[in-house]
Amino acid sequence: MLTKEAIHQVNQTKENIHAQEYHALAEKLSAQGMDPEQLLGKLEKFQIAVPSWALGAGGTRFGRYAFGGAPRTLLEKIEDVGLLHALTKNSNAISLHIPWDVPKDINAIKEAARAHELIFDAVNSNTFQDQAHQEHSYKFGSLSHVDKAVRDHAIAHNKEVIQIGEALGSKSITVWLADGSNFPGQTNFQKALHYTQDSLLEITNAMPDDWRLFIEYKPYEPHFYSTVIQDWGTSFLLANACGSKAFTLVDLGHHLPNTNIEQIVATLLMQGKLGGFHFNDSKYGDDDLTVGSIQPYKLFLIFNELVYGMATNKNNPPLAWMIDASHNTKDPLEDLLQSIDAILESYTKALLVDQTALHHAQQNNDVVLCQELLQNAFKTDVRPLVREMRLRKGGALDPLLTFRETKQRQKRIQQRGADALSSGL
Ligand SMILES: [Mn+2]
Repeated sequence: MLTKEAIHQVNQTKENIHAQEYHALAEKLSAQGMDPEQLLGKLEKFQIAVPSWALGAGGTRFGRYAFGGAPRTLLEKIEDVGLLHALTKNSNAISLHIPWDVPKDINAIKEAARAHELIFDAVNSNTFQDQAHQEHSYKFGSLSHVDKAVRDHAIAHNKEVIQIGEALGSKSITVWLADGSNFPGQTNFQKALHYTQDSLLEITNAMPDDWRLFIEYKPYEPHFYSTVIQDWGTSFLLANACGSKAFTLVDLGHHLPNTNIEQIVATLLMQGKLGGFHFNDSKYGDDDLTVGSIQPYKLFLIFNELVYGMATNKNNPPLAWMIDASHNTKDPLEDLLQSIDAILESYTKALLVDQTALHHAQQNNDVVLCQELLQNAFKTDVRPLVREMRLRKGGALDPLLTFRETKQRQKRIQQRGADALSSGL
């Protein structure tokens, strides 16, 4: 475990310059009528879940390249998320994928999570691949399958995932369906949607009262002619059909190019049906690249709607935030540190938008001023604010630098081996 002392030692090399930068920013924000202390309080509360599958070598359908010191077990995955949280203070949750990461000894897993100050976020079911010796194949669908026996099998799996989640203290399940078709005529759209709705309703009814069901959507992949839950409207329709415990989940990569995701977010929040968020970035499709690496302004605009929507729509429950990225080239832990930073910075910038001034500019149809207000916030370097929060919480002023200076990857290679293979995926 990375000690507080080790973090402190690296922090010391940066503390003077940080103090100057934070002081300057805090003064500037105060002069604009903002309260830096209040902003720090909001940043501290912002916690992002890390999925168990993001810690191993990511990849594409063309294969994966191993890297040294990958976590071999669920316990080692918890260790890695614990490290991210110790550095950033913004990732206090792990999201498990079943059956890639089935906890064998629930108490040991819970104890390890507690030791790292982690909780269990949404559990994720998997009906997009067949497990060994599986009696009913998902090749032609799961919750939407034409054969009731296959649908029942997929429903039973989701119920089992809920039970595992309950034992861990999770409060939600995320369902992403790969169901769809590759060729026109292959599927009856209406029947497939009808079956999916019935299946999801049965899963929702099996959840404890304080649980939430998150329904993901995606326009294509792995099927290329149609997917059963292709867009937010279909997810919203299903969430409504499943009642008050069901919500839509927005994954940034699950849209056709140039979709106005911020508008989708606004609409779902207004309806009280936005349940959670999967962060990643993309250039073309579901690229699953590091958050904020390609289109940081788009991420900011989404956060602007999130901040406004969360403050305005008290009917919408608190959102579940998760990073859902995976690729071939970076050290996954360094990649996650970059993603966590990008999320925090976008959120902070959105908090800086002067909502009162924006409201007046909109009422006056002052298009120029509206743009200025958004871009003034976007162009502010808010990193000193994020660093100050971390410093006060005992985290790292510069998580990535601390990760490298304290040789976290080298230590993992020593302990786990240069050719360690990640469990799961
Ligand atoms: Mn996702």
